[in-house]
Formats: sequence, C-alpha cells, structure tokens
Amino acid sequence: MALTLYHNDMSVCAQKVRLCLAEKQLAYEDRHLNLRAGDQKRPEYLALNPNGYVPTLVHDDFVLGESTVICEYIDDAFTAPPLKPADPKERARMRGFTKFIDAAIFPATATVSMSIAFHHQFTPEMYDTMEKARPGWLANFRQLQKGTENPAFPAAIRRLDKMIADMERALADHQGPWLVGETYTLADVAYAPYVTRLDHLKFFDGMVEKRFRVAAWYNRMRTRPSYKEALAKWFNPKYLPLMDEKGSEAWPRVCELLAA
Ligand SMILES: N[C@@H](CCC(=O)N[C@@H](CS)C(=O)NCC(=O)O)C(=O)O
Repeated sequence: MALTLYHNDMSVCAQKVRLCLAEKQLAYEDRHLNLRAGDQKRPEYLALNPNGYVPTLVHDDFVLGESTVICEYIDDAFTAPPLKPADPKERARMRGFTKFIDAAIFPATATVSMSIAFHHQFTPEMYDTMEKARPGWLANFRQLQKGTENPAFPAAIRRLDKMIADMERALADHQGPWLVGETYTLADVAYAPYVTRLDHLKFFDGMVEKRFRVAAWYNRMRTRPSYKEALAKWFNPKYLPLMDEKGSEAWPRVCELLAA
C-alpha cells in the first residue's frame, strides 16, 4: 500500500487531508508544491489534477482530487479510528458541515486571505502564469489588491463571522465537545484549517469574544497530536508574520464591517 500526497504547507484544503491522514496515523510520501511558483499549473501535475489545485492523493494507482472527497475516501479505505458518526442523522449533520465549507467557507476564506495578506506575495511574473492558466484571474486579482475595500470583502468577512456563530450554536445544541456531538468527525477536520486561518489573520480572538464554546473547541483541536503533525508542523514562517501584520492593520475596518 502506497500513499502519496501532493499538497502545500498553508493550503486549507491540503490541511484537511493531512489531518485525516494524521488521525489515522497513515504514513505517506509528500510532494510539496510551491503555489506561488505555479507548480500546480505545470503539465506533469495537471495530468494528475486537471484543475491545477492541491491537494491530490494517490493511493497505489488510484488518483483522487477534491479535499472533501479525499477525506471521505481516507475514512472509508482506512477504517480505524472512524471519522464519521455511526448514526445516520449525525452523519447527515456532519455532511451538512463539510458541504457548507466547500460551498461557502472556502470561497469566503480565499477572498479574505488574498485581500488581506496573500496578494502581497504575487510578483508580476506570477500574474502571467496565473492569467494564462485561468483567464480572468488578473481582473479578479486587481480587486483583491484593494484589501478591505475590495467590493467582495464585506460579504466574505461577514460569512466567516457567521461561520463562527453557526459553530457556537452547534456546540451549544449538541452539547459537543465536537461539532456533531461526542465524537471528533470530518466536520471538525473540515473546520480546523479555516478557524486557524482566522487566528493567523488575528481576527479570531475578536470574533470569539462572546463565543466561548468555539474558543474551547479550538483549544481542544490544537491539543490533538494530529493538529501538531498535520498543521502546526507545516506552518510557513514566511506566511505567519505577513498575516499577523496585515490582519492586525485591517482589524479596525473588519470590526466596522461586522458591526454594520
Ligand atoms: N475544491 C477544491 C479546491 C482546491 C483549491 O482551490 N486549492 C487551493 C489551495 S487551498 C489551490 O490549489 N490553489 C492554487 C491556485 O488557485 O492556483 C478542494 O477542496 O480540493
């Protein structure tokens, strides 16, 4: 049995998959892609993942993209410990969480992270690679460079604040330690990278001021060995100070937008 993961250190989608692998204590060969150098758009990688995104998991000769699907596959193919609840209703609730991450939270997080911090990492040479790979990329990038004044920013940051509110309600309703109740599931796996991103951008503490259940959930999450192995170990020392500095600068404007 051979597992290979094509991934990136700070990618939220890759973080989810690494968390699953760590929970299952599975060894894998890692192929780290530099997303700022355009590794994900090279022909040899596009042959594996035609969308040019990370992550991609290769299990023997089976190639799989899409982080949520990969997480489900890992849980189905390597059963212990289970990361899905046995009860069908809890399992459906878990899938509600993971679907919402893909449909709403990933795009909002991409807008917020790029508008606040990551657009600073792109050079004009990278613009060409990205525009060639995805026509229209540059026009959107010009909006992202406007930071909190990007017209898409207010809705995105409110969406992430609502994510925290929804987590707080779920933790209260189901008396969790975890999002769907007693057991740690793929729902917790899915939310961990996104909450971590808000923390790295210095928005998390302000957002959880009155949401103590989410603050406690995050503390529990960070004490799991899997979190250290799959997330903390990979935190990129070049990204953290950028997110800290730019996020702290933006926080007063974020507060205004959330209060409006
Ligand atoms: N729906 C896909 C999204 C994958 C995705 O957008 N990955 C990002 C990193 S989180 C990426 O590869 N970005 C590189 C790019 O946009 O060129 C999944 O969940 O796997």
